[in-house]
Amino acid sequence: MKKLLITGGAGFIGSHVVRLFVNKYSDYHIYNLDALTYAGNLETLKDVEEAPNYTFVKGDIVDASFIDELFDTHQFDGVVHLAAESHVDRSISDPLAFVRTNVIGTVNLLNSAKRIWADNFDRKRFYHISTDEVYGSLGETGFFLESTSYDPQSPYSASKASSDHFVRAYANTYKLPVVISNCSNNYGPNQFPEKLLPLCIHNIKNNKPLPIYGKGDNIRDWLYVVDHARAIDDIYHKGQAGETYNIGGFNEWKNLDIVELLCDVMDKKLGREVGESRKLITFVKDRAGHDKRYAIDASKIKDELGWEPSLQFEEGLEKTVDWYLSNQEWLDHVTSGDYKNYYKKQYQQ
Ligand code: NAD
Ligand code: TDX
Repeated sequence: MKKLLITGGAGFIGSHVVRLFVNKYSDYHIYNLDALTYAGNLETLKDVEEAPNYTFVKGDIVDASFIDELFDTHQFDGVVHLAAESHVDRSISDPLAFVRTNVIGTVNLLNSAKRIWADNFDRKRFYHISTDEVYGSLGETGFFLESTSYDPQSPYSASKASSDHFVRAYANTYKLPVVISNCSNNYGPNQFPEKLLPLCIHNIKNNKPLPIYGKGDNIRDWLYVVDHARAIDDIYHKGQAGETYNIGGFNEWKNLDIVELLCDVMDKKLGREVGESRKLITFVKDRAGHDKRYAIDASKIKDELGWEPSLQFEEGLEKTVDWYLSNQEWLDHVTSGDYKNYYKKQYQQ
């Protein structure tokens, strides 16, 4: 049986990746390593926790000796690395936390993989999950390609860019069999309500203001999280060692437009008058160094691996809203305690 380490599996994207791999590959044993920070939540994985090919391990990737021991004990054949500090606003107030987990944590994993695999890289794979934000900010036209130069603009994207560089350096220097993907904004079930869409879903439900940074004219490309998990499966199994794949939704939206659409979907679901929730939209101080536009050219993964998004955006958004409305308990748990302090500090209310 192959042993696969997935890091950050209790987080938003990681939980969908763990579920897909546990259910689809009965010949793999999946080890989900997660520190259970504010963003990690095992409630999300209740449906797989009893599976015979699944084990959860609580631990911190920053702790090098713990990571070394874990690799010694389990002799993993592959790594899918998602654990990270992932929120841009938090990186603005505490950049070092992002250096620790995203840079040092990634290098610890690379070192342990290199050590236990020694020079025997046959059928081994280290897959690092990254973001389109490493490429910087676009103007009104153009797309990020795999060959686009890195130009990170926030402490978050600088830490992710740094980790990507380390992964490529280990491939070049030690011949570690790595693969990297850079994906655009994900949305869907289980996303922590600090990110734009779940924060707005939560606030619309509670009749609270919807904070739009600046004029709301920044643009993001949005992909349903399950489609990202499918892409990760394709890249892990069919991607070429040493290659990078950009993943995107072919789906660009201005922030204000996407929040207005969300308001309309929520009005329908909550039985409110059309236009009611839009009244909650409130323009607030812009994010420092706010990237203007991200847009991915995902033709490489489409042409070479045959992947493309399975859902239309409107369908994905409805599924997402339905999930949040029917998982109030999940939302209550993650918004109790420290979330209140974070929210107060971030939005001064
Ligand atoms: P998330 O914040 O929801 O989850 C991160 C997970 O990592 C959490 O479960 C957390 O407990 C865990 N973690 C954090 N620090 C850790 C540490 N030191 N040791 C072990 N575990 C730790 O993040 P996400 O949105 O699911 O993102 C997952 C990955 O995908 C990240 O690498 C992120 O950069 C990347 N990514 C995210 C998006 C997006 O839109 N969310 C887009 C592209 C790429
Ligand atoms: O309250 C808000 N108001 C607002 O206008 C928040 C939280 C966000 N925004 C804006 C900022 C962005 O332009 O909405 C856009 C989306 O913001 P986030 O949800 O914070 O995502 P973003 O900063 O684009 O980064 C996300 O996509 C790339 C993820 O958080 C990253 O982990 C991923 O790498």
